[in-house]
Amino acid sequence: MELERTLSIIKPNAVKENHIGEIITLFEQNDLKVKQLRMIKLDKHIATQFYNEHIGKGFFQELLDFMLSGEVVVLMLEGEGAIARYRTLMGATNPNNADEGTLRALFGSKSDLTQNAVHGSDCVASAKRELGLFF
Ligand code: FUP
Repeated sequence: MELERTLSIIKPNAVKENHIGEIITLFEQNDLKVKQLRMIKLDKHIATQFYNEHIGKGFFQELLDFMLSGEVVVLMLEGEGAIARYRTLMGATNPNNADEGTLRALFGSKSDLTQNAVHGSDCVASAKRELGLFF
């Protein structure tokens, strides 16, 4: 496996519900090393750039409003095969479909798919682009 870096965001619902520590513990227990970390409030410009692939979709405004609704933690994670391994640790986009024990099953909202607790880059190119927005 290649040594990779990926971007994680701990989203506003998980920050508000005090799960930052538990989530970072799970990163570390799964050999995803925290290389950089910042707690920030996104603005509309950066959130739109970040989610540019979803501009125009029905859920875009709700997604933007949610991501601007509170502080987030952005992290650079590193490890062998980190991109795919972190996606597996996150679980499915909809917390209701996420496997037991995954971050989205543990910390995502069961009543609101937008509030799924964490983001993770989906491929090498996205990881590069997304890391470049924050680090
Ligand atoms: P993921 O790669 O799993 O984060 O999922 P997507 O890139 O497809 O979606 C990005 C974010 O948009 C998700 F984390 C949640 C949100 N979303 C919705 O709110 N409604 C939808 O129908 C699909 C995605």
